[in-house]
Amino acid sequence: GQQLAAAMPFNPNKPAEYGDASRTPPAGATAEPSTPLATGSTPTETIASDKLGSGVPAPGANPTVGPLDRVRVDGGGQRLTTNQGVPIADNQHSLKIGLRGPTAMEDFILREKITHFDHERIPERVVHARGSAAHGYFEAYQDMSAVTRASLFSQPGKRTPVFTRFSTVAGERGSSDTVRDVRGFAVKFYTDEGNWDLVGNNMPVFFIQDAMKFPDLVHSVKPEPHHAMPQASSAHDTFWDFVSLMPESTHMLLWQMSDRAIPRSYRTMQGFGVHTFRLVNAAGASVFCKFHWTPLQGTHSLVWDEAAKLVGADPDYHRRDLWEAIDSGNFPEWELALQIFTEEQAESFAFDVLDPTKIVPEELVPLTPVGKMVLNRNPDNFFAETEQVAFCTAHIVPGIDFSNDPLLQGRIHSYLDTQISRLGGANFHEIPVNSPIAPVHNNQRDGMHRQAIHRGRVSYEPNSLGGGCPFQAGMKSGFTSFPQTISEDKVRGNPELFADHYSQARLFFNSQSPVEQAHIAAAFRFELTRVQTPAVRERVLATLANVNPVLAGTVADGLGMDVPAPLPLATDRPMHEYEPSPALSLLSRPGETGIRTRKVALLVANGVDGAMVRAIYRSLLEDGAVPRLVGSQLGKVKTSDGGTLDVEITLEAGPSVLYDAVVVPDGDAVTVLGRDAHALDFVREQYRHCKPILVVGAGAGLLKKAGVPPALPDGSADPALIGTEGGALTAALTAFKTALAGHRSFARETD
Ligand code: HDD
Repeated sequence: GQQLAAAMPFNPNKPAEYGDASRTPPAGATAEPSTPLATGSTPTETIASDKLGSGVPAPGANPTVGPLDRVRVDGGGQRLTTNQGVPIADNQHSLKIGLRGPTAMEDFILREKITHFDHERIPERVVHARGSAAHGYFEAYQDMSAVTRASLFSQPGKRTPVFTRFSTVAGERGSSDTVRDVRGFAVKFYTDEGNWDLVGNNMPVFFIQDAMKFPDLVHSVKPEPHHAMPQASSAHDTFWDFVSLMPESTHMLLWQMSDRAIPRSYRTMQGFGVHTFRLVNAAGASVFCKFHWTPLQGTHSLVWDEAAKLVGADPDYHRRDLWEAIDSGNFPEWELALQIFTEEQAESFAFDVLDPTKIVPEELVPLTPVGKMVLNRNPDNFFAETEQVAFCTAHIVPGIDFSNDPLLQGRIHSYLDTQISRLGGANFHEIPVNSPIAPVHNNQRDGMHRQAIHRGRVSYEPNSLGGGCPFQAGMKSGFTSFPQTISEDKVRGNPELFADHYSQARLFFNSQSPVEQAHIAAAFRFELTRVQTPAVRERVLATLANVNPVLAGTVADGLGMDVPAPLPLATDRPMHEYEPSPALSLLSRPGETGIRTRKVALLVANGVDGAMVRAIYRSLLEDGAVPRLVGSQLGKVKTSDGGTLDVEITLEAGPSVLYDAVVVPDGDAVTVLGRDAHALDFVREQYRHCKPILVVGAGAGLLKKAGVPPALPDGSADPALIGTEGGALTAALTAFKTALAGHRSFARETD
């Protein structure tokens, strides 16, 4: 009988949707679904299911795809049914007593449908509500077993599946992508020894030093409670009131007012684990570590005017960018690097490594690259995957451990707790995107929405009736906490070095290029202009006076105020002075992907030089850029050689901010475009946002009409304003591509 049960599907209708999971487990096994990635096995290189959604089949291993197949559902070719599998004959009409009569209470089909609809929404995340995610893998470069027994770092070439979610912090689920904000950078590694969540941000420090202050911080930045404004913005009184009373936030404020807070793309942001973590090797020896993600695409940001306009032009700008890049096979990659240092080294530093408002400068502890992450598959379903994914800082694996950073210690509690209310109970780990690839066996039972069907009578340990299973893994293979010796008083308070709030804020500011410094000052000016309470503005200026007199002066000028006396320092200890750290400038990581995925508008109108447009289009495409023919209206434009071109998007629907660069064409089209205010705005904004402009022949006339200066303010040539006068188109196109790879030309910035 048991043999037959093992061979037969438990329910003949289920295998189509649930695969092996629906089979009766063989005697002695558990009801856990079998997975293609048993411990120690090599990840499969193929996708097991033919029921894939929209994602690009991964050329690399992506073993998360296999396990999710058991729950992937595709209605193609199927009958419509109720949730009980009853076929539905009519999905248009409710059951009525007479065609013009009342609806019958017994219409179970209507009631099931409406009831389910009524409960479609779950609470959004209290922070980081707005996000986008993708599947991929992490590939180790080298064997790191000398410092950690974490299995994902155990051998070069080893691949571990990941699911990575990027997010803004303050905005609600439907808010815009390009607001000024910190970005979340959360990675779930499905390792063969359990899930590890590295829940970081795109900035390496945080606003506060102690989890006790997190609800206050979030209450201050969220929309003000009386009128629920502003949405997704820190530019209001309560936020600046709070942070100006919390000088420890100064360092983070400088990051938040920098261009890091308006990334060009999720693909062009760094990521940081923020806290100091511990690595532990098989012998039980431990070192400290900080985690850094560096994008191979380079670190690029928007400019503020562009970011603000993008809020209207495309609120899904970052979501679309990530989706399209993956969909087109341009899989974004990040290198993971560790800063590894011993506890003794840490004691010699001028700052406390347990303080999350401090970085460990790269000049002090260099980065050790340990692997790369490739995101190669879009989710099939936003809700099932991106919305229901639950990251928890408590999810660590053997070989990785916490430090005593008081912010991290509080987070260990918060994430598990919040998922229980967000996802409706303690079984959220069974939601497919959250369930580990490593087998799960324990004696936790029941609860809302339990999926696993645990067999047998034993749900306790120790037991003899279940043969003692599941048994403790033991010290060698099981997770053990690092046995740190502590002999201290139980107190509320901070270590002494936590009181230095300004040294590293100064380090950050002094390490920025002049352009980045100007952007920081402008961001402070903008945010504080929105603040209505003069005393709050003044307190922020008094804080900045402790960072840099030029910064404080520039911001004060912008507000029509004088710089007040600096805020009193919280410590008598002399501030530590650092050499500038070039690694802190966004410009230090231009990236390796050239013009790939950069969007280029080719303006077209009747009379355009068709051969020239086609040649430029083809050449950009060959180098991986994304050219688009942008015109005044959809349809065809007539080219000067008697042919036609299809307009792909209009100037109205595809305004300048959606493009990284523009090509202004030659021919009579210039006169036509010159009559359209959208076209004039387009080139003006490309210029204002410091983007590369290729002007072919008579195209210069359009720029002139738009008032775009032909040279830089000092009269020298603008390197990103490339004309064809006196030169061949090929040379101009090469110069244009170089400028495009360089992203922006800030030399012309006038904002
Ligand atoms: Fe947090 C979400 C990152 C401090 C409490 N946090 C959340 C997410 C990211 C971060 C990326 C979204 C994860 C996702 O995509 O689902 N948070 C950070 C970083 C911090 C930080 C880098 C400081 C170094 N957070 C922090 C503290 C607390 C929380 C101090 C509470 C004591 N964070 C939460 C939360 C969230 C969250 C309330 C909301 C939704 C969720 O957890 O899943 O528990």
